[in-house]
Formats: sequence, C-alpha cells, structure tokens
Amino acid sequence: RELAPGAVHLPDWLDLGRQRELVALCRTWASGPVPMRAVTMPNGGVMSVKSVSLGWHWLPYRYSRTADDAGGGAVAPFPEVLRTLGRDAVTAAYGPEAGASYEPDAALVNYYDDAAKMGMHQDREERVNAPVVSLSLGTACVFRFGNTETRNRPWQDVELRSGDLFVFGGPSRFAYHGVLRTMPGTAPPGIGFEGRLNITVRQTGLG
Ligand code: MD5
Ligand code: FE
Repeated sequence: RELAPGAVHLPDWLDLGRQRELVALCRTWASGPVPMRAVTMPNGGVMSVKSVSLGWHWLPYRYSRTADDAGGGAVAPFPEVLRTLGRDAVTAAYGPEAGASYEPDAALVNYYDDAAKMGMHQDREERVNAPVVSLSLGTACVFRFGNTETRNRPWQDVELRSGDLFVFGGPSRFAYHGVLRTMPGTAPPGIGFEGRLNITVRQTGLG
C-alpha cells in the first residue's frame, strides 16, 4: 500500500454508491462556468486528457482565478464536498492529525477516453507541499509512479481502478508520474459512464 515514503495507495476506498455520486458531480462540474476542455500546452501540443478545474483554474504552468485559456470566465468555487473528502482521504492515508490540518482549495477533474494518456511530469504549481489526493473512477489505468530526481527509471507501474484512492505526500509529493494507458473494458458495471475520471484535490498555498 505504501509504494514509497508518503505515497499511499488504498484500493477500493470508495464503494460503488459513492463512486456514482462523484460521477454525477463530475458531470455537473464538467458543464459549469468553464466547460471541460483539452489543455493546449505552450509548445502548441494539445493534451489528450480533458480537464475542468474547481477553486483555482490550472493552466500550464500556473493557477489562475479565471479561465485565461477558455473564454476568461470565473472558475467555479471549490466544493465543500471535496474539502471533506480530501480530509477523509488524508486521514485514511496518514492519520487524523494530518487530515485535520489539510486545507484543500483546488481540484482538477481529468477525463480520459480510451486513447488518452498523460506523459511523465511533476505537479509543482502549488506553493506548499501539502499532499495531493487522487480518486479514480470508471475504466482502470496503468499509472507510472516515478522518482523525484528524473523522469526516468526507477519507477513503479500500478493499476489504478475505479474507487481507488492514492495520496501523494511527504517525500513523494513532487515525484514524476504519468498515465501510460487506460484499460478499456475494466470499469465496474453500473458506474454509468464510458472512460476514466480522475479527481485530484490540492492545497495550492495561493491567497
Ligand atoms: C491522473 N493526474 O490520473 C493523475 C492523478 C494531474 C495528474 O497527474 O496532474 O492531473 S494525480 C497523480 C499525482 C499527483 C501529484 C503527485 C504525484 C502524482 N506524485 O508525486 O506521483 O489523471
Ligand atoms: Fe500530475
């Protein structure tokens, strides 16, 4: 369960009912003031993953309160339900003291169709080293958890399935990571959508 210091994988943390609730919430977030869209990188490449931000709008490589790359609208507020879920997740991974001091203020919802993937990268737009909480829904994926020094080996490839929680904190907070591929046909019956969703809950340290 602990892949490296601070990197805690809790398989099947959400039961199917809670997974379905989150899917329904993702649907509403995806059609909020800033619609879910594929992010264009500074080099002109377009990500295969589609994303929507809550609380703070992520664009490469900074956060904004407005969707500067998607019409300029104000980003939807960070939902209370994700604050609670984030604290529960950090408590499950590290214990109640860590959970109580977690003050998340941003979330990123990523949608993967069967062809989508995400290259190796670090998440370092946040100004504090509070943990990142990752929740997976729908189709499973092969997740590559690397190291803090380089985007190359050593790494560990892990299947993330619907309902899994992964918390990245402490020495693992700034590890390189990516999604190699999804695994079509692996979603639980009754999840109610096609593809993979990943919700990350974050503490930005921004005002
Ligand atoms: C995903 N999302 O499955 C992943 C899950 C992203 C992203 O990578 O940036 O949107 S979050 C995995 C993660 C986050 C922060 C730190 C580490 C992994 N890590 O140190 O390995 O769509
Ligand atoms: Fe990431």
